[in-house]
Amino acid sequence: MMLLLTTTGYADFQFIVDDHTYQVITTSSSWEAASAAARSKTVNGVQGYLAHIDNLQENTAIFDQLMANISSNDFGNTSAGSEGGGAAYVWIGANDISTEGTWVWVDDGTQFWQGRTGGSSVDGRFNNWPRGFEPDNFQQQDAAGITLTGFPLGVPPWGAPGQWNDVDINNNLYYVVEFDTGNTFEINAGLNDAWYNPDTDGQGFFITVFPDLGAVSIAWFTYDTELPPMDATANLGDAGHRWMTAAGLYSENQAVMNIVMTSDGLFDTATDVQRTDPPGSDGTFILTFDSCNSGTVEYDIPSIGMTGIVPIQRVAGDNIALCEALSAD
Ligand SMILES: [Ca+2]
Ligand SMILES: [Ca+2]
Ligand SMILES: [Ca+2]
Repeated sequence: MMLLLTTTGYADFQFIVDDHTYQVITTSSSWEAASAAARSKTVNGVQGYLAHIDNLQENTAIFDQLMANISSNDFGNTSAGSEGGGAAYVWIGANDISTEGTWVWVDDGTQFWQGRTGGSSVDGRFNNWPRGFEPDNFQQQDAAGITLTGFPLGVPPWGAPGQWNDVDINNNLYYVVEFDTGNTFEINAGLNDAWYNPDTDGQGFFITVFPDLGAVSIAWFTYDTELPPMDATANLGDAGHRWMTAAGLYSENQAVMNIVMTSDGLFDTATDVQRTDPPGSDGTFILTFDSCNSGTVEYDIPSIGMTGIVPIQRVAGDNIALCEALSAD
């Protein structure tokens, strides 16, 4: 009987930050092969390129996703040789292939750095070299990786995790592809869940998406501004309970919904129910999602003179994966 040991690459993954979509490809590739592969990829018809990092926020967002999704057991599949200190890196679009010391971004040719270790930023553009150590062009290094481990390995590091090093372009590394997609999130039935704003705990939202109808309904459970009189009675629970529902059609990541106030529905009792007539005459909600666990409820309720915007997240994250799977379809 044979035991087959197979080395499988870690799964590729995708994330969205500030209207840009990123894919991390875990097929270890030279910088040139990675750059060509990036240009061959599209998201919603938008062509990709090796990531162009404009500021520390973008660098941190990418680095955090790399660390969250790449197991340290797989760092050996995306490590440079001794010239790169044996450390783990992921390719980005920065390179000085055309002219030594002229560091440009591959997507638009913008130069952000001139020189080697003692060089300087061009027009104040962002870089994340460890000051005084990189880019050193050691043994001819012409493309940058963002390091996962810090470098070099095994000695007090020159570069901390998340910083950049120029390394040999023939290293086989994972790579980050960026797409200027705009906000591509689309409402899907994986959003169906209980949602709330942690800052206003004790109230919340139930959201249901109806894909065939192209509609969303929402119920907002809340309380009145003051307690009812002591002698006020409720058939069940607190007499101060208030809730409202709204429904509307959605397009892409947003639904505009008419509030429908309902009253007289007594617990498990057939009653004549009153509803807002016409729907929306009390006001509207605009429900917007920017991801599978992040959205806002913007309310405008002229009948009570209130407007505002409530950030919402799920009460529990169990259905995020379902939403992301539907979102990728
Ligand atoms: Ca960018
Ligand atoms: Ca170089
Ligand atoms: Ca270097």
